[in-house]
Amino acid sequence: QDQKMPSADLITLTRHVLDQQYTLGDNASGDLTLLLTAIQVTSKYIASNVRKARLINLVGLAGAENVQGEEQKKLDILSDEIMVNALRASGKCSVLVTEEREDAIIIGSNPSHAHLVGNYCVTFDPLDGSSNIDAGVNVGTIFGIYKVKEGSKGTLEDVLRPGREMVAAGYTMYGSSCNLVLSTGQGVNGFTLDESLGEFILTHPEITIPKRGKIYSFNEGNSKYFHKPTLEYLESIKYPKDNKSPYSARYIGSMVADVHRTLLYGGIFGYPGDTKSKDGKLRILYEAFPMAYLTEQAGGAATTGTERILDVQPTGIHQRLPVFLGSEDDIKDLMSFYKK
Ligand code: AHM
Ligand code: MG
Repeated sequence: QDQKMPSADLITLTRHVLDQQYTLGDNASGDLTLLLTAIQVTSKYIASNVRKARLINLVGLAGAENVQGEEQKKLDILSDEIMVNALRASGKCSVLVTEEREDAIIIGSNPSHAHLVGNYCVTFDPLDGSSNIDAGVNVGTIFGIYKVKEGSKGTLEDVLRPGREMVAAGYTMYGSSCNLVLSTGQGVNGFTLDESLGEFILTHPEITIPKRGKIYSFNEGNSKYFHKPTLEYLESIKYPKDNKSPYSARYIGSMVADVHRTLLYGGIFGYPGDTKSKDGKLRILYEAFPMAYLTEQAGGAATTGTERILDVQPTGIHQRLPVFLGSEDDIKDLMSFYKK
């Protein structure tokens, strides 16, 4: 085939998930496939709102604070409602955990929604990196999916589980293009929204993170509070021995964008615990776990410094955790400083 011809064989996200469902153990019901379809629709709608925000008065604060005591932006709230409504209506969920709400949503606890209870639990940050919204810098949606435990109709116990038990995780990045990156436990694939078709098209098949990178991504403005292992590690990549070149710094302050770059280019992303915030900033269920899941599925590693992130047992739905993730060799180097 002439390489200059447009593809005559588009792999849409839906086609990809349908292809995979037979190996997902989802073949009888197709429930996970339908759930992922619902999520991709929310991503398209959020993408469209993010893109138009300045034009349709969606910029700025909504005037409330979320559970973390942070001011909520209009787009945070809108994105949250878009996702809760769509996930509930999919009929495939039993528990929803969103950054924007203090309590988990147990679908079956509302009698008028009893017919909508399904077998999956979704943890999500509807619009992560919201400090970047008003400047038009990349933001994203992060999600993780658990299957309810055998016999459960959906309780907190179905989501307070180690990340290794997730059955799928992903994010959508709203940037110069809209990219959805997904793993259902069989590697990582990236899709780009073709706006003219309204479809996510497979553009990054089988994303594999380089074994070592040349970029580090930390908020070094917090150095004053960083613990010794973090500081010593950063020192080692900025002032390397043996005539090696130092690492480049890239930090957007949107986890989705910083992780996306790390998956594609390699290197290390870190949000450590420090003397000011013992467990750092990032939330376990809808930031650390999904991103650690994707990183491992892409052949990289994700650690708290001392422990594999996906092995952590969360005890609260909004709990935080120190996060370092990226290329296998870079994470090994980082961990060697924490072992000392
Ligand atoms: P948010 O959920 O309130 O948007 O906060 C999470 C974001 C992440 O996207 C990003 O990695 C981090 O906060 C950046 O924090 P900081 O501004 O402290 O560097
Ligand atoms: Mg957020």
